Amino acid sequence: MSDPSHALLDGLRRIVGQPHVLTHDDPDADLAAWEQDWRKRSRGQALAVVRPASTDEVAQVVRLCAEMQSATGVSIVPQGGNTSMVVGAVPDASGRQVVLNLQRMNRIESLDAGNLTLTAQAGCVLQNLQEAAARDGFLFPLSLAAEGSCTIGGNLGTNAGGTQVVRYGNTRDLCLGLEVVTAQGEIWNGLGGLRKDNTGYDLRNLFIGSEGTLGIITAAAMKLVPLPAAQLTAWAAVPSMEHAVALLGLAHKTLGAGLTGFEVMGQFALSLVARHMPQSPVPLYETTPWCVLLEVSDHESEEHARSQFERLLEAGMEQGCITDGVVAESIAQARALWQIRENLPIAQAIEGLNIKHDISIPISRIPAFVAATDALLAQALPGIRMVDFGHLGDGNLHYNVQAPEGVDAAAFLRDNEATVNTLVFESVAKFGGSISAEHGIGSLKVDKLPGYKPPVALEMMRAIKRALDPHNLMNPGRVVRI
Ligand code: FAD
Ligand code: 2HG
Ligand code: ZN
Repeated sequence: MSDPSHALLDGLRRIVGQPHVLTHDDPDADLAAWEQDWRKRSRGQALAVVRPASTDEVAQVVRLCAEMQSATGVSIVPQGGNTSMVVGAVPDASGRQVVLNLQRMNRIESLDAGNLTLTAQAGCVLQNLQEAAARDGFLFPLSLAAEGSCTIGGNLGTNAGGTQVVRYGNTRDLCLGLEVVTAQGEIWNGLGGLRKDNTGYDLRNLFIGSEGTLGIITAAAMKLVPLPAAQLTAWAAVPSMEHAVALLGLAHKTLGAGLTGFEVMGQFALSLVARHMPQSPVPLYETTPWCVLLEVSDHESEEHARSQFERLLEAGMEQGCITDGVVAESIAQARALWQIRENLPIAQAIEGLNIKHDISIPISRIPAFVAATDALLAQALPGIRMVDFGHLGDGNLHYNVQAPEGVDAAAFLRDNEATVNTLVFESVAKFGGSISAEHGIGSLKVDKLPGYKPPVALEMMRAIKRALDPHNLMNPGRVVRI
């Protein structure tokens, strides 16, 4: 008797080579790195983890899976660095999904200094793109704490945000071209690197943020900017969220386009870094409800940047927005301040399983949102601990919830996650916000989305999915169900 899944696996081995198809049949294989998500919210079981080395191999893999889909029930989960926050890149428990991991496709293809673009394969780690750009005197301005392991394909798949969006935009804003393998296994080369191209529907932007549900991004042309002459970082204690928003307004006014980072961090969130990462001392947090991390980038000189920053901090103090502050005196000090911010998700993970809300609200309404929603949660679940931080410059809060001290986190999530999500999402809707600012929908929010997206918009999304992937081969059950 011939099992069609075995024939599929044999075919996959012929395409990418035996060592690059990992299965549970090999008793020594540990597939946890590909099957378990970063947050430890889900552990699935893959039919195989397939690691192609070229676009052509990706196309052949997709074609074979498409051909054998009806016989085997196979579907494909595109995966980059597997740092998804929403369970978007790991297989389900069916044992029928192929994880198509792009990490072997990690070549920087070219850097066009005249066109200010860098072209790379999708499996390139973000930090490698940043470093390749810097070697030639450019900045690739996408920056997030997972940059040492997330890939540019995953960044595009999720339209990742990060800490420089206030100046440079999301990944979408940094992309000038894509190469994509469609759900039928065809290759679309749209890597032109053009800044203007109005020849019909914007296919590039359809794939960006589609979380692997429409096709597989295999390469991308990304925008570069000249490296600034100087970057300075400051850390400020602020007495309330209202003051943090007022300080942001002052920063825009004083620094103009020089403002490249504006992050807010709550006291409890910072206390987790202090508790779990004592090697990373946290300034000023003990006596203030919020701290703000600001960055200015300057194309003139460090002196110019410093004088602008000093003007801002003085005005902030005068207006009561800042009660205390420090400006980093060296690159090492600036790195240490950013490290604290970047350690927040890791410190929260060490504290235990948690409920994350990656939300955006019009910036002016954030103080009222936080006050109202904190009160609702405290009333519904006394003792709940709020791990709040985020990209205030973009109106994006990570409005995260930790179980009360001493309470079993898994049990707390099992009993209360639905209540917490409903309370928060209803409040987000009331304040005119979005339930996903940058992490995407993945599996964790797929059943929530219909409650918060206009039906007409959802139906257009389903129509696009049906048109591009009619057999639901690509990452089924994520973003929209069809
Ligand atoms: P994966 O996790 O592997 O995949 C993410 C999604 O993209 C999945 O749906 C997957 O199917 C799809 N995908 C992956 N590769 C491709 C491809 N080549 N073609 C098509 N679809 C693909 N996110 C932010 O936006 N801002 C942050 O500041 C931020 N900080 C983070 C900090 C930490 C510590 C961690 C762990 C995560 C953070 N994230 C952040 C979330 C995550 O890192 C980003 O979403 C990142 O862009 C995912 O990249 P990845 O390569 O790990 O993708
Ligand atoms: C960040 O901004 C990431 O650090 C992760 O988007 C957010 O852990 C989180 O909730
Ligand atoms: Zn974030």
